Amino acid sequence: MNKSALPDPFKEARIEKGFGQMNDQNDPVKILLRLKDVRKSAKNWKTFQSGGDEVGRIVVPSEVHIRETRQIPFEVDPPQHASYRNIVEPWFKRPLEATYQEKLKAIVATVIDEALAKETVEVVEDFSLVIQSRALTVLLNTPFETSKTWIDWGTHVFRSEDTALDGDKATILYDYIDKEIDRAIQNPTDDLYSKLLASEIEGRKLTKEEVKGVMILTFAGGRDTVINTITNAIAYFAEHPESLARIKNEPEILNQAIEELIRYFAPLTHMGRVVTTDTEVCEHATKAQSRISLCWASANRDEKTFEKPNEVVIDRKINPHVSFGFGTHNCLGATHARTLLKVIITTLVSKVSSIEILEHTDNIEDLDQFKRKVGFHKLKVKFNA
Ligand code: EMZ
Repeated sequence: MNKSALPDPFKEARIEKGFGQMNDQNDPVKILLRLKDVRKSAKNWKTFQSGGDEVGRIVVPSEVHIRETRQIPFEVDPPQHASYRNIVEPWFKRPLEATYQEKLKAIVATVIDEALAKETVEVVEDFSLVIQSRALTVLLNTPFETSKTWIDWGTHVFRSEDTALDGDKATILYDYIDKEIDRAIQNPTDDLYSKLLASEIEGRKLTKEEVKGVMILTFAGGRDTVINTITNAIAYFAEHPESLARIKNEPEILNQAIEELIRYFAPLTHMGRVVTTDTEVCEHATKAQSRISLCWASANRDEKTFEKPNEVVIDRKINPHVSFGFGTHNCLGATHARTLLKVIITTLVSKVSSIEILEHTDNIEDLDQFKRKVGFHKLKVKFNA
């Protein structure tokens, strides 16, 4: 099998039953696997809730023991969700601006030039994490130097290589954000912290706790996901130089290529919801207060919708993937992520002729019944000009 391949572990269960089960810290999760069910349930926020009292419970693995701050707008349901989302939406659309894209291009070009100059590059730590962190300074509009601290944290904030949850690491992030909020109160700038502190909801200013909730989401939601996407893209292009060549010759397929890679990678495997009332899921009785998850990774391979679901069809025309979620809670960082991937691919096309994979260690997510490769712990390559 190709090293860059991300196999689909959900196929059998998706076809046969439509759902799977996992035991997460004695708080089981019913995992919805079909695109149709995933979309339908994502829209039904009254029955399948993101908010609720237990902060962190919709994340799998559950973060109830490592987090008290509600992530905003991610853990807020309609109608209040919209009030928060409206505050942050324009900020998170800035990646469409030319000046924003110029900054990303400079960041990516530097990292790729450095990679070309080296004999070998460990992509996860020395390439993807660096690009992700430096690009985050553009999203937050903080000084470039702030990325040094984030790079020093390593690739994981809530996770380490051996545990899916790491409370000590999470504390580093929360303390950091607390300090930055205090700094922004003392010394407002043009950054996201200051922007949020100045924002109003329902006629009052956002509280520090609310600002913290948005900031945790911004840091955590776009970290592993973006790092895995960049690393998977490098592995993919290493094994598929023909795709890089095609994008070079037919730049008009670039957006299709980006959507297809994001479909195939599905950087976030699934996201949970709490069931508010006794109901049925895939004709299976499901109790109020239990948890379900919407499995984006499985839905993206649903053979009922996607032809050749396990292949990267680089110019796929119809691509209703759900990698960025669906319905109310679609990914706030999607514009940033898409723009960053676009800049990375165009820079690779112009500067890199081939990439060789030298060593790799897969990163396999354990969902009990399913083991899913989400990317790599380590990926050593050689970039050739
Ligand atoms: C949460 C989540 C958001 C969670 C859209 O995903 O990403 C996870 O990586 C974090 O652990 O807290 O932010």
